[in-house]
Amino acid sequence: MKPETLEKNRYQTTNFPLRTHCRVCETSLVPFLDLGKMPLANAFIKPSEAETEYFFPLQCGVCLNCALPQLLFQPDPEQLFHQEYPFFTNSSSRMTEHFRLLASESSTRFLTMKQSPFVIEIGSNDGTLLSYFNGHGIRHLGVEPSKNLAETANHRGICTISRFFNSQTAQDIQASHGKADLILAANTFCHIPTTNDLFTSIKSLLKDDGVLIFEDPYLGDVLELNSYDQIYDEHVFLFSLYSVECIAKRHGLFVFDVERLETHGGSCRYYLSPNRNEITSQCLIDLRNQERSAAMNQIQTYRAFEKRIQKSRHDLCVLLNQLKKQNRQISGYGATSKSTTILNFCDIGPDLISYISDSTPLKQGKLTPGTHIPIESPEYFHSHKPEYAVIFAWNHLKEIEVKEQDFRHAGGKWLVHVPKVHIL
Ligand code: DWN
Ligand code: SAH
Ligand code: ZN
Repeated sequence: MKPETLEKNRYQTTNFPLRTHCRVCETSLVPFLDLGKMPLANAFIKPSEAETEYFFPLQCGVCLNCALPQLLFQPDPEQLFHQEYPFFTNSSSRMTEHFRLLASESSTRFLTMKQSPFVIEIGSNDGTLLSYFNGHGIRHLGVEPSKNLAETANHRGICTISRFFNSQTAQDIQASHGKADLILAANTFCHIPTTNDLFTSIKSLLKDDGVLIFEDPYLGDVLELNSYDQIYDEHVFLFSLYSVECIAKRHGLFVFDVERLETHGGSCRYYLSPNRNEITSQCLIDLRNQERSAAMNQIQTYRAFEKRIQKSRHDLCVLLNQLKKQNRQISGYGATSKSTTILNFCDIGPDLISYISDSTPLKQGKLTPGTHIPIESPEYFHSHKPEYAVIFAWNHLKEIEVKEQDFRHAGGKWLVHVPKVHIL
């Protein structure tokens, strides 16, 4: 089913040094999941590049000490985040609204008493979140290694440096701007493999009464929804409150509040500070208790997850092949990073899904990594309505269902793989 070109690639598992120990605490990792040979999730290619794609082994292990699943190999971050990184936060209007609210709530809660507060965002992407601080004249700085995004943000008037956040960047920021009152990061810390360097740097860059707020996809939701597509090259960790508290403790920080979020299929927002060590948040206490019964530090939990993933692959392949036999038109919706994991793991190519609709101009006209399904615009989707559309941007379902009511009215059906493979 996969295009022949894949077989020509000189991929050998032995070429990749797999991690044996936890990136945070150095405890031995217990391997539990092998999703096979995988291309970079966001390396959408031109047809002429099909012969030279890069593949790596997408495998996971878990540190049972920190209850922290992590990749056994992550490609060099410079290969992932560059001058043509194709994900833009503002591709979702609901995410844009989510970040407007985060800016407004965090300013009210933590900045109102401050004189000329300074806010830093790590992984600021196209500047969406910082634009709401900028709009209120708040001093801010975005740190964004993907050059095209940093440029986009600067053009919007959002002060952004194009660098990876690390101890050197933190020192330079402190020297030029001083320490921060608020450090924010959304869907970024799970991308950074050097967790201890990250937290040491934050601790040194944050004022003593400053606050760090970050949010990432939540391990509990990934396990519950079987959303194994959250596992790809960029997502080196799947965090939980337990693992974040382990990390915080090592770095002299306290998690003083948490919030569960619906974004990206279920996320958790963590509030940390160097000195707020009194826990008054009921949500935090409840989540700690909930996690105790979720056995996130037991290998059986991950073995069971692995079995559910195998079943999900089987069910998706059976369903798509059945529809294909009936000559149904099937497309995809949302050329997400997550779809790279599903398509490659399930071996789904253009013979099953004729194209994927995506609103990002940088992705249109290209092919999906590894499986070479053409990516088309939403306009193309509207004029070539399929009978079925696999929704790979399932985390944006509410937004997309409203936008694509005509698809439904014309008899189109959405197909989704979470929490199990089904037709909506
Ligand atoms: O963690 C990450 C998150 C924040 O964003 C990054 N590693 C990369 C990226 O992950 P993703 O690609 O899985 O994100 P999304 O937000 O699920 O991607 C949605 C895709 O769907 C985008 O390419 C835009 C597209 N889209 C669309 O075509 N029509 C999105 C919406 C909302 C739409 O209506
Ligand atoms: N915060 C945005 C973007 C998330 S995508 C949102 O939630 O929509 C992850 C972002 O992290 C990308 O823009 C990527 O370029 C950036 N990133 C990756 N490694 C980083 C690092 N070491 N320091 C700062 N940003 C990083
Ligand atoms: Zn560990």
